[in-house]
Amino acid sequence: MTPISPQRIRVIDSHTGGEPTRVIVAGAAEPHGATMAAKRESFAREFDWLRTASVCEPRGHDAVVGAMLCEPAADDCVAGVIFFNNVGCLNGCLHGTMGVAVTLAHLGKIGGGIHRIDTPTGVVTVEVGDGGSVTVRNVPSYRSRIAADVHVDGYGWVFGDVAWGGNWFFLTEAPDGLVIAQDRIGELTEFCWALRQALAADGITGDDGSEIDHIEVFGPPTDPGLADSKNFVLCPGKAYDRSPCGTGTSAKLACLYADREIEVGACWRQAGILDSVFEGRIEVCVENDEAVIPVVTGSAFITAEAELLIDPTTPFAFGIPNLTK
Ligand code: PYC
Repeated sequence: MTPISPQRIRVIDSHTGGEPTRVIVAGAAEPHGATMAAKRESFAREFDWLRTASVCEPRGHDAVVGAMLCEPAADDCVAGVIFFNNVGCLNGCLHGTMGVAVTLAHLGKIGGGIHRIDTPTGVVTVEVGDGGSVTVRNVPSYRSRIAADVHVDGYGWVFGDVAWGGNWFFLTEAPDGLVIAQDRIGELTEFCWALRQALAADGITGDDGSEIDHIEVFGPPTDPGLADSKNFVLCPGKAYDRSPCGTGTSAKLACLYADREIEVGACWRQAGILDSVFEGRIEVCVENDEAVIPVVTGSAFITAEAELLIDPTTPFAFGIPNLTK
């Protein structure tokens, strides 16, 4: 269903702790469906050209997360949003939700106070504060498997937890000698990619056989005065998260709570690979103490307002699809 006439797509770009978000604010048709999950299916089926045209090269790059604003399915929401990246649609995305929040504020669509945003994983709330700060109340997050072991070629046995924080994560400590640092990104990427493939080969999944498509590796913070931990997160299309990853921080909070290493209300400062920090808290426990509601605060900044020009008669008009599997 690629269009045959030229398209003008209005976008607003931002970054959250260094991780880019491109919000589609006008020019695209509404995805169909009565629920946000159905709208995401419709987007994946009918608008894949828009995904590749907007986030893949030559207009974007592998790290860009796209956010399609649409009508919400749930009541009282200011917007619905479908997140996507270089290889497909995401379940949830909190750095992206922070980007959407500052974008809505930039457009004058939201002011102070708490606002509800509908997503395929459920309703989240956002509150925009001063200096780019955004607080997101996430969907229920939980650990589904403790201390899973998997043999990873070239690395040996790796132990970690499987948790849901709006995406499926495998959370583990960095292997001996592999420091979470910017000059080790190549090695960290190789490790996470090998780990992800080993999980798939061993049939280690999230609930209902869902693929674990985010790998989160932890190490000590650069400055213990500023953060409690530092992570490296590899996203589904082999790009690493420049931010501390909000759904990953939520998964970490769920694991910390499952181990009774954090109390409700206490602050967890999660640094990412660039040392930008998300502050996470558990607001409340739900589902008989089996899940928690994480609240994550970060900062997002508008970087561009633009119109993407898509002329179907030109080379790579709909982007260069990333075929990483
Ligand atoms: O912040 O949740 C997040 C996220 C997911 C993928 C990239 N960022």
